Amino acid sequence: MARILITSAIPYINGIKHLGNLVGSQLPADLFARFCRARGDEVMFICATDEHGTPAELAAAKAGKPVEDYCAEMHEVQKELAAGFRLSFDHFGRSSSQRNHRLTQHFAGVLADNGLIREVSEKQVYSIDDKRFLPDRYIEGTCPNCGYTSARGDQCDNCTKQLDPTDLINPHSTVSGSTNLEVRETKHLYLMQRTLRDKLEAWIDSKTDWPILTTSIAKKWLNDGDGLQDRGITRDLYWGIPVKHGDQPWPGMEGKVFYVWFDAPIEYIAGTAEWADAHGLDNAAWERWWRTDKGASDVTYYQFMGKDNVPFHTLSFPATILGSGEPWKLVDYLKSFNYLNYDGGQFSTSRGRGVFMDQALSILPSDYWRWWLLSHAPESSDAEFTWENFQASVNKDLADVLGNLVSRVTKFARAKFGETIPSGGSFGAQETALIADLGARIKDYEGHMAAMEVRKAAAELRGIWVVGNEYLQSAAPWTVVKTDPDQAQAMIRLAINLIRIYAILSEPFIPDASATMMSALNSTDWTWPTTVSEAIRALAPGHAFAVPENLFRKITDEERAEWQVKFSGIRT
Ligand code: B3M
Ligand code: ZN
Repeated sequence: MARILITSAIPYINGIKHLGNLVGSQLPADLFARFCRARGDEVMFICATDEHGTPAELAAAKAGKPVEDYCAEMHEVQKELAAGFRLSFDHFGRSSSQRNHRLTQHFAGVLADNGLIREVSEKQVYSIDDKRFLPDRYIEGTCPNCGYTSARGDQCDNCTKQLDPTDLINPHSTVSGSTNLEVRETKHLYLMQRTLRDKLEAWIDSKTDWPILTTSIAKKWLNDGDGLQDRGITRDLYWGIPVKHGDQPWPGMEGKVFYVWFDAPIEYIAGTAEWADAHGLDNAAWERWWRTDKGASDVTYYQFMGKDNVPFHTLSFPATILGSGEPWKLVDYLKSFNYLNYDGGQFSTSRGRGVFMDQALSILPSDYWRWWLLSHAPESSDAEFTWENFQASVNKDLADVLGNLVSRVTKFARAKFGETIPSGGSFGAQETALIADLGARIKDYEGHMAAMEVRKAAAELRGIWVVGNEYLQSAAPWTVVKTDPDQAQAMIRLAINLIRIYAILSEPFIPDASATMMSALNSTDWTWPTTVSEAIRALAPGHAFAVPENLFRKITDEERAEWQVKFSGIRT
């Protein structure tokens, strides 16, 4: 039994995530966690909300709520949606937790003790009326590059040029609109990543089995231009983790907080500690996942994220861990994803373009979305959601192939032989061939799942469903029953057992449908079908079963057309 630690990139607190966000981290991480558990591994699967930074403060201000309340509410919303999508986190934490405060302050303290933090004086825009500094999105003005009048302090949304707040022409505060601004000196802490460059490079070079997408991004940041830069890890903001040296004050840093990207990945660790707290367990319970001196040396750690998050996980967070000099677990395998586009363009949160998690669940059950998203995961390149493709894939794969097999077999069995598994006949050449074919396919499927090749795994699973249909097509128990009822009974006995095997294999993709199948079959035996010749006999003659409710319904052309308009982001 292996010990598997899995983390998904933690979603920002502000707003509900769209399906592109979901398929880029949380959903494939869940697929992998479910697969590992199904095979008997001990799994710890952690996610959380990423609650600090200017976007959270600004979203709270827009909602007219104190940022603490806003974050607490949005955390519950996101937690509920995660449950709606059946994301099987062991814990869904909060980066604003006391655990994360203490751990983040701890890391900053040891990094400073190790000589890896320096103080830098910088010039920043200060709003006299707001009595605060105006970082990033707190300031807007005219872009010096293209003349766009609503350019933000960190970037112009019109020409995409990266900006410094001091570059803006006619700047004003987005808090109050005030133009009563001045440039002031402020001190910040910098993590000396350059000093850690060789260590980081050696570590990345040792990861020969990482996907090319992951290593190429890491290498680019390590070597491009001036190479790895030292990084500011503090901000002049109200909302965040107060800058402290361990549990001691940090002279000169009063009123400042850590930068959101410094504390966010530490929440992976803190989230595991929150899990232990929530279960009334001691520190040893979470440390055995994270501290190699406390039992984590046999843990394999997997991270899941979108490609834009890779630099922070291959360089910044490892710099924190390596720089600490303490025996914390580093990631072993980093699975990254490209982007999912939406119907000829991009998902857009600001324009409401595309399908968001709450909307998705309001029109169809989670299995439909899980299946489409995972079977079209943006792995080797960006992928695109279209309603035509979604409809075709749901109607064909789920309704015609899997759903139809389940209902046809159980209904026929009940009509001809009653609601227990029939005992007649024995398996012949066709059945033996199917068992052998399934054995080989399940091996392939396991291989793809273990390698986190999501699309290939989905294709193989679909293939496994198809061979069952082909078998029934050619064995034709509905015809055989007229001349050789015993043989038809053997075929149906096999087919009902096949449904159980499908339920187990499909569970990581479509957990609700799998649960429905298992309960119809009156089975709680989820043992992974390693030996098909045994698994295909697991439900013995005389075992009672029921006909499940229709597993999947088809999406009509009218619905497809309606949804296409509804989610286009064009406000009417
Ligand atoms: N919240 C960005 C994102 O949701 C960021 C990830 C943090 S992972 C530690 O894409
Ligand atoms: Zn511009």
